[in-house]
Amino acid sequence: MRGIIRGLFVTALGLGSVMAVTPSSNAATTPPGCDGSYFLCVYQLHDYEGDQLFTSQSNTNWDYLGNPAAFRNMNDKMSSVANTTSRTYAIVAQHDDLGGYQYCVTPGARRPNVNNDIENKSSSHKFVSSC
Ligand SMILES: [Ca+2]
Ligand SMILES: [Ca+2]
Repeated sequence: MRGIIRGLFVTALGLGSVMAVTPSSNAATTPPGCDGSYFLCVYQLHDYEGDQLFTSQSNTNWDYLGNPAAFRNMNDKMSSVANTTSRTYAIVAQHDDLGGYQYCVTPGARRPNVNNDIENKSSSHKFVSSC
């Protein structure tokens, strides 16, 4: 009898955790303003919050003075990112000219929390056929 009760309890916990995960993963698939008009949507904060940068062209030096303010403002600040394409990869790099750590954003990827190696360090990006 005790064994049966334990089994039911574990099953109930398992179902509960699956149901709890579903709403947050749905929310993460719709970054604000990221409607597919641009290949890459970059955000200053986790969960697609804060300043935004939308782009479909590679840029090898985000804080270059000739760039639009959205690029300069995002230098060393990216914390979440989404790729809206179905085939195009994006490399986001720690330094100018894709230098330092390279972070690969695959087609269709939603990354509400980028890893520590690239968070608040991104300074350039390039669209490529694979990475
Ligand atoms: Ca940030
Ligand atoms: Ca940097």
